[in-house]
Amino acid sequence: MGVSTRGTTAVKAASAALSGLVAGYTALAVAELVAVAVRPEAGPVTAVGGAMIDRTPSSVKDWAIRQFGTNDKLVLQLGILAALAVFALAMGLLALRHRRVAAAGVLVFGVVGALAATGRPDSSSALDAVPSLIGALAGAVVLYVLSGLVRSSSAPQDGGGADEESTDRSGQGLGRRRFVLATAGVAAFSTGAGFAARRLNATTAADAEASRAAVRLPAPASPAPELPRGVQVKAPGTVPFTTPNRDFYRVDTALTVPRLDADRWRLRLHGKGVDAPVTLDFADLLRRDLIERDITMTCVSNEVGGPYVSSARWLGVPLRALLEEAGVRPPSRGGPADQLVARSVDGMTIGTPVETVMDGRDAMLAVGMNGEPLPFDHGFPVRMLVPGLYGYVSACKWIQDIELTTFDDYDAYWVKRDWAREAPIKTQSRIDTPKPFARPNAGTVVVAGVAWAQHKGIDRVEIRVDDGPWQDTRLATEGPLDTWRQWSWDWPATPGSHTLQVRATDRTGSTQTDKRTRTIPDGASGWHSVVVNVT
Ligand SMILES: Nc1nc2c(c(=O)[nH]1)N[C@H]1C(S)=C(S)[C@@H](COP(=O)(O)O)O[C@H]1N2
Ligand SMILES: [Mo]
Repeated sequence: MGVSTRGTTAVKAASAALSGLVAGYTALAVAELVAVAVRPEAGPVTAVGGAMIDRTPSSVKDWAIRQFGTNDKLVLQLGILAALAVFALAMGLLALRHRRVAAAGVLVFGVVGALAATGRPDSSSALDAVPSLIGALAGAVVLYVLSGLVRSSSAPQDGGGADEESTDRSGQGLGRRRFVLATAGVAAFSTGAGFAARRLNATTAADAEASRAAVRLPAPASPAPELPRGVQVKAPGTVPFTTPNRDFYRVDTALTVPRLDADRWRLRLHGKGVDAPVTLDFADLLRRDLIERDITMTCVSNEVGGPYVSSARWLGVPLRALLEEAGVRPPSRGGPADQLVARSVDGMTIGTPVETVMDGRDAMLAVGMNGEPLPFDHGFPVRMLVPGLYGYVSACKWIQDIELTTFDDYDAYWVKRDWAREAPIKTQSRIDTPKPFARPNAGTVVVAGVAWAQHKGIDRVEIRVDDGPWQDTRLATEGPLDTWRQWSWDWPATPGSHTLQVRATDRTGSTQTDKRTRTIPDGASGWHSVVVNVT
């Protein structure tokens, strides 16, 4: 080979890699644009990311949530894009020798995207495969054409016969110009497609935001009792009794938060023991008698001492009355369904005992949170709430369907992933101040925190220092039955390293066990402890 060959080979390899990247870019952009017409969630990145979330073992998911916080989904998407880029690059290089094989490789990737999209729990139609398939087809054509130009812009390699030096220089220059023009053209087209997809999705989101801004929440027929002032312990480091919406914990599997238009929202109620299927719209809900209640929610994934517990004042439609009107009876009154399955627009399924929903507690279809329509993150326009149960068995956000069925007949999303069918919230307590490894001065140190036993009530909270005797704390005034309770204790702290431990007793008389269990299958147990260094 000639002197210039090494340089030419490098240029060729770079061009091949570039054509692979541009092909991948085209595939994605076209797929996202087609997805706008089909269903935004059927776009390849969301579909593949969602499919990965569906299949991730709970332990890894918990780890990811801890490592990346709410950024875990962004990290996942960036990871998918990086993997895609590497694959596209590889296909570009492969196309230097095997154009058809490389183009077919791009198609295979489209099939992966299509399978991911149709296999998601929110997918109800084979149409969801279309964005990935059309995108991949576009990508394959682009790769085939560009790699052809790469080859003709340099030595004819196909036969392996002629040498670089023997080609016509001006022909080579022409080929290269063609390649550059074609690549730039395709990149520009794809960027246009990508922008168009974004624009169209933004319009849908804007409609949703406008519909939320237009919501006028009616006054409740049954307002929440006024909170006694004493529910709040006033010490630095404690949490507010009512969590502001922006600070309310958030846990869901949604890669992109659904932004629904309340005017187009519908809820279907059907299944075993329902007289006739009912479809309700948002205005139907607002016309009913609404209740307003303070309720503390907790996630089953909350570790001992963890942050996934928050309290809000909710406004909603009592679920029991709605079910009774539709003819539903709980099993104790002869009803045929023992499980209520709520389904969200993003395919989450959440199963709740019918008996619990109808036992007189304030189970509701919530439309308001702390005086405003539900934030999108928390389920706008409507979510379910059942006091006393962990969120994954009670609190379906972006709800669109309620089906009465049995536990024998159907396992909901998390139950399929080894979490418990039924999961009442375990009595728990948490030290909020001092923080772990704080260095308070010796003397009186205020120890304070929260305890919760929703729908039972907290009767007692005790603290002990370094395995000493348990001592009663001062309980804050009791709020409504479904809320947490704050407590505080004046600790005569002496210099040195000390371990503080807390435990609560609920109004059924049961005291938190010291036995530490993992969050899976039905919630963590054990005492929260904090080590501090008094100086
Ligand atoms: N559609 C949908 N609803 C959902 C979930 C979800 O992933 N998707 N997660 C559930 C879980 S595990 C909990 S703890 C609560 C959390 O509600 P929040 O995000 O409003 O705090 O929502 C529940 N409802
Ligand atoms: Mo949860």
